[in-house]
Parts: sequence; C-alpha cells; structure tokens
Amino acid sequence: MPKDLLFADNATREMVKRAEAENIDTIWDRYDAVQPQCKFGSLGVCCRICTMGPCRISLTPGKDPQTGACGANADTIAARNIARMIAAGTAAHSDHGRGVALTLLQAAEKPNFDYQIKNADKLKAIAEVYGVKVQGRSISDIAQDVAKAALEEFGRYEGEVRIAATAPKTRQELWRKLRIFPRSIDREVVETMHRTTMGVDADYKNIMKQGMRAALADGWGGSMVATELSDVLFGSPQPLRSRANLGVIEADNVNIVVHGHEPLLSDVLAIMSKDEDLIAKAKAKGAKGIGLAGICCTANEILVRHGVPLAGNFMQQELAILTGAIEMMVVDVQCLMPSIATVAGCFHTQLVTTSSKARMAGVRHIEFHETEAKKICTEIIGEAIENFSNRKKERVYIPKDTEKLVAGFTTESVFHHLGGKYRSTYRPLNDAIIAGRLRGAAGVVGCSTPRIDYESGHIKMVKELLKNDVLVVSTGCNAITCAKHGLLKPESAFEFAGKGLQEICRAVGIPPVLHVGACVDNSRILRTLTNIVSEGGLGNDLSDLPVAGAAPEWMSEKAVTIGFYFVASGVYTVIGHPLPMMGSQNLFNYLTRDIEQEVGGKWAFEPDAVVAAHKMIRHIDKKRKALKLKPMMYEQALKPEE
Ligand code: SF4
Ligand code: MSK
Repeated sequence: MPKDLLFADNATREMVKRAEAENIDTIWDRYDAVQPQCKFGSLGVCCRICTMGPCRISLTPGKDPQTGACGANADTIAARNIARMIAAGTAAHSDHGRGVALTLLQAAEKPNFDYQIKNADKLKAIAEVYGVKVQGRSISDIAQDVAKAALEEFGRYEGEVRIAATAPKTRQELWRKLRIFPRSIDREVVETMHRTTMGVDADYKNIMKQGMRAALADGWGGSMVATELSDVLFGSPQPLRSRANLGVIEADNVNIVVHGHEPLLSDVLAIMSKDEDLIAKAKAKGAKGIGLAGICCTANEILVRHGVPLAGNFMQQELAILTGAIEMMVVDVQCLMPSIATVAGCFHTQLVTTSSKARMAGVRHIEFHETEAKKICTEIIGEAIENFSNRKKERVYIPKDTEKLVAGFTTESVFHHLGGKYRSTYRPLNDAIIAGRLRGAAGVVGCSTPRIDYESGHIKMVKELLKNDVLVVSTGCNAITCAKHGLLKPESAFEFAGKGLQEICRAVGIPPVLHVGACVDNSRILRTLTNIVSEGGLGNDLSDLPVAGAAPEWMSEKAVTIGFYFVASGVYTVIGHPLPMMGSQNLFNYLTRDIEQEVGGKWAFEPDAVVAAHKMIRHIDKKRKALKLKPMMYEQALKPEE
C-alpha cells in the first residue's frame, strides 16, 4: 500500500491493495514513478511558448539566467503560465455551459426532442436576467430566447457578460473600475492566450488582471450558464438521500459507471437505466437489474437530480474498474485518466468514450448526439447488458463500504431550508451569523491528488471548520469525499459540528456540509453569497462577508480558474499545494497580499489542512469584527495559534 494512504476510506485502501496483488498500476504508482518532478516547472519558471526556448530561470537568486532568451523574467513567465491555466479552466467549464445552452435551444425548437424543459420557473427567472419577455408567451418561445441570449454570452463583440450583472452592484462597479468585468466568454479565453504568447504582455500584474477577467468569465459566465440552464433542462436539484463509495456497486447487477463532467448523456442514462424493457433484458442475462453509479462530477450531476449513487471521486476511477463487476464505464469529458483504458483491459469492462472532444486510442467510441439521446443510451445500456456474460465471477471483489448522504442543495433550496418554513428569505441565515450562532461559511471544493495522504486535506479541513461553527458548502470531489466520510448525513452535525452549527442543523434538518453539485456549480456558491449580501446586515459586497474558500487537494487547471474567480469576487481562498509560480517572489507577493487591496480577496497556500482551516477562521473572524458582529455564542472549539 502507498505509504500515504493512511487517511483514505476503507474501500479505497482495500482496492489499492487488490491492485497491488493483481500487479495493476494505479495513479499512486504512476505518481511515484514520475518523481522527482522538475523544479522549474513546479515553480513556474520554465517557459516554452516559443522555440527560442524552452527557457528556465535559475532558481538561485542573482545567478544567471534570470531571463529567458527574449528577456522575459520570472515574473512574466510565471504569470503567463498561470494565466494560461486559467484560460484552460475557463474553456473547459464554459464549453460545458455552451453544450447545455445548445441543447436547451434544441429542446425549445423541436417538439419531440429527447430533452424537455423541466423547470419553467427557473427559465422565467433567467429570462428576467436576460430581459426576455415572459408575459403571454409559450415556454418554448421563452426558452428559445433565453438559450440564444446565453449563447451570445460566448461570442458577443461588444458589451459585457450579462449574467455577471447578477453580482452585487458594488462588485460590478469595482470590476468595471479595474477593467476586469468579463466582456464575452470566448473573448476572454482568446485574449488571455493572445496576451501570453511570445512578445505580448510582459507586466505580471497586467497579465493577472486579464487572468481574473477570464476567470470571472467562467464563474459568473460559462459555469453560471451551465448551472442555470441545467436546472431549466434537467430540473433543479432537491435535497435527496443516496449513498456513496465503491460498495454501492452490486455484484448481481449489470453495472454501468458514468464518469466525467457533463449531464447531457448521463441524465438520459439515469432515466433509461430504469426502462423496464432494458431491465427485462438484463434479467434475461441472469442479472438482478441495471446498476448505475458515477465517478467525479458526472456523478454529482446525476446524484443531485436522480439520486444515482456515487461510486467515488477522481482518485477512484481505476478502483471502480478493479472491482471486476463493471460491465461498462461510459465517459464524457474532463478528469478522465487515460489509464482507465489499461485497467479496463485487465478485466471484462468495456470502456466507452462518447465525446468527439475526448477519445482514447483503441477505445470503443459511441458518439453521443443530443438529437438521438435515447437511442444512443439504449445502445450503450444494451452493450453493457451483453457484456454481463463476459464477467469472470472469480475476479469480482467489491468492498462493502458505503455511506448514507443527503445532497442536492441549491441557491434556492438553501434559501428554502435555512430561510425557514414559512418565509422564503435568507434572513434566518444572516441572523444566525449576526448573532454568533454561526461563525460564517466556507466553500470547500476541488479535486483529490496523489500528492498528499489521500483525502486527509479535505477531511481534516472540513472537520476543523465544522468544529468552529463554520457551515461548509461543497462541490466536486470534495463533496464526494465528504459523502464517503459520513459528513453529508444530518446526524454528523452532532458528532463534528460546534454547538451553534448543531443548533442550525437540528432546527432545519440539514447536514453540516451542504453538497451543492458539480464543479460548474460553484456558481451556486457565488449566487448564495450574493443573496446573503442582498438580505442585508452583513455588508454591501461579497468581500465584506465572513466567508472563505478552499481547495485543499486541487490538481486541475479548472481549480486555478475557480480560485481566481473567487479571489476576484472578494473571497479569501486557501489551497493546499501552491500555484506553480513560487519562482516569482513578486507574483507571490501580489497574489497572496497586494491583490487584496484591489479586489478584496487574496490567495493563501497552506499544505497543513488544519492550519489552513484556521487561516480561514481567522479571516472570517476579521470580517466579523469589521462588521461589528456579536461575539460567537459558543467558543468551545480551540483555535491553534498561527
Ligand atoms: Fe524563452 Fe522568451 Fe520564448 Fe519563453 S517566450 S521560450 S522565455 S524566448
Ligand atoms: S471532478 S476537476 S477532479 S473536483 Fe469535477 Fe474532481 Fe477536480 Fe475533476
């Protein structure tokens, strides 16, 4: 077993042992194999954006070379590298949003389309944002205009990303003053790539400003479009019960695991997996039925809308196949390790890619088109059923571990729950913070990584925050980790939360960690924070709120983008592993200190998750003090010294 697997859930530990016994490499083995890693790359001072390079800046201060061949110094090179990571993250989330908008347009235009509009109220709310007339019009007419308005967000040649105007007014004014209000989503990605190509922008602060604008185009643009229109098309999530971890895979089912990020295919698969004809076919092959489970954010999408159980997070994608009980793994886009093709090859598991954007050499490809969604899903499930007889019973090994969970909170359902039964308002939530029952809130999100003891970052941080009466909202792989460790059960409040947070959880029946969806659904957190500001009593801008953000185990470029849009929205954001820019002292000082003067938020890098939690708590306390809020009601949790 890898030496750093002491904190993981039992299912992961068991399956890693099984991989070792079967001599199958996993992410942990391959991560070890790439050590030691290049210091220049890690510190962000390697540039290869033109063929006069690659150029590397000396890591010894004062020692040559201190610039690349063109004269770019460490600040320029590191800033350009970070900006390009942001552009990539924005591209990924926003392309997802574009896909949902295009599907909504087709659903509005074609009466017999496989997708139907499930949430007309949400559609009307977004219509208002876009100035689309609602009165006296059919849902399909409204939806066409809303979808077109959303699609214009990507390529408009003048003006601003319109949905970003849902941010608090003071924040919008600040973005305009700093010239970081995103204009259109694609434009910000393109301009970031332009500015960071050879011989363009050399001012590290100016590059970072464009980076923030591109990140805002994601959080308050592409991701927000993805979330809002997914709610329209697939229905808004409602709090529901389900289960998490590899034990959700049942040996006697035809098992299909979906993995990736997008809901378009998986939402239909979730519905079709309950089709009686298909279940009958599975039974005819000797199975009990059809079992669907998910990995990563595709899992989160269909968990929160259909209650489909979570098989695991990013680090468990290979381990799911290692159970030997998966007939098919169906992948869409993002966070797919190419290694799953190799692991699937060791078992009967059929790996199927479905997006033209994400194919793997030699892997079965069934291209997904929204126009034939049900037909394609029927074909996919049919192939999985056929593959059931190829399963080798003696190679099936499914760990027993599962945990119960409650997921599916949204800006609106948080509103409903924390707002009290009779009045739809954030008032009771704001009042709980003002009165010192709740210290504040933290968004803890993001990936898992083999870089640290798996899941220790997430779990230690979240528990420390809960103990100190900080309500945690979670997305992505953090949410899956919290689920596996029992933190999404309402009763977990009594074990892990401080007294004030316990009182809230008891009164409204919520878990102390609120699962608000997939990575794109971090936009729900932005919206929730905006609602808290609008409710009043906690300042005029997001940067006034006693809140903080964190991604203790981040690894993806998307996490860099998310961090930057939270910082640019005024939120103090702590990540475990530093951004790859530590070779530039100036950029480090700017991002972790000076940027706060400009946008109200800043970065912190802290590998110790408990220390990181206390940095967040201290920040929350600083904001409470500035707002002259009452002292905390219960101070039973001790805070370690700085
Ligand atoms: Fe080297 Fe400058 Fe080219 Fe980068 S842009 S590879 S620093 S010459
Ligand atoms: S899936 S981006 S590993 S959170 Fe969204 Fe998890 Fe990170 Fe992928």
